[in-house]
Amino acid sequence: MLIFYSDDHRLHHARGELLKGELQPCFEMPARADHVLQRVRERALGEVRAPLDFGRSALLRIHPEPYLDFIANAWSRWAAQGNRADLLPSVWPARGLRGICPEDLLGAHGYYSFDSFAPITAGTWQAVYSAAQVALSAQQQLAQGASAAFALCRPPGHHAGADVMGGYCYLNNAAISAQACLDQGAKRVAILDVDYHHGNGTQAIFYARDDVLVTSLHGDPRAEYPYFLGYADETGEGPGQGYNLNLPLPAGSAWDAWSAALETACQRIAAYGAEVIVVSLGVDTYKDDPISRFKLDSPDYLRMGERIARLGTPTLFVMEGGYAVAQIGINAVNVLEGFQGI
Ligand code: OKP
Ligand code: ZN
Repeated sequence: MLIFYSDDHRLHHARGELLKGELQPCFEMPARADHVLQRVRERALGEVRAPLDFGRSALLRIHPEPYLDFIANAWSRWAAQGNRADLLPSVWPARGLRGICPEDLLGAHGYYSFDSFAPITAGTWQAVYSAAQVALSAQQQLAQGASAAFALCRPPGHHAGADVMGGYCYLNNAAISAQACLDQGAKRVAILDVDYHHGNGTQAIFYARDDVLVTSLHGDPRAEYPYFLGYADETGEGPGQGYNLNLPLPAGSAWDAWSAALETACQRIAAYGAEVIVVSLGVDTYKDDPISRFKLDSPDYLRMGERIARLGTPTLFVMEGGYAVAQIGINAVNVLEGFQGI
């Protein structure tokens, strides 16, 4: 299959993330994409191409213009105030406060965020813009008849809502490409989110719609980030009622429990009659992932790809999380090789 990748991901490398009261090195680092790319080449998975530039219009189908402008312009405004360190919010419009976007940059960043895990650096906009173009370029292959393509996106996207960043995510690459499929004529798209964390942004974007079925396997939000969405009783609303499927699993879940949930998601996707599947491919379900608590092992990712392939539906793989840096290449490419039948 074709692989799309841009070096621009390197432009986003934040100084640290706030964890347990301290600024620690970021788990979401450029080396992640390097390892995946290296494994893609080692295994000769397919040709690696640079993305085309489709401009902002496909991004605007998901994200409002003021949100894009904020990300695009925040760093130059921040630097003009004499700052050198990352822009990182500490105040959010929670219960009892007003949802007003203030003039102040830190305030505006809080307005456009739901946590402290989406810092803005000098290169953040270029990196996230290019990651979205990587996803759109892979999506174009499916529109032209390919049965699969891999968007090696970094930063990831599934926590980003229409106008809210968080969890290392700024633009929702999977949602942008799902919408592009619809805009090019598909009637039913399914998203299968296999990242360890619930894709709250993707769920929120499509929650009231029946043209995108969102299914997700993830750590139970009672105990796991992002805490405030991803429960089993979230099944959609209005016309989207019945078109959101959450399959939360307890910490310690290994392939037996995880694959049973995958079976449930796959059967739902088959019943829906999806014309295209967008897989939010996070491999932080791995047993040695430093921030996650599932117990999948590397060969399990081959089985994951095989099961997805049995749906017999054109599939776009979009890279999301995975923080056991040395193993994410093996695990992500195992899914793709399993899908292809090795
Ligand atoms: C992004 B993706 C960990 C704190 C949570 C944010 C996690 C973002 C995950 N103790 N940090 O892989 O879904
Ligand atoms: Zn994750």
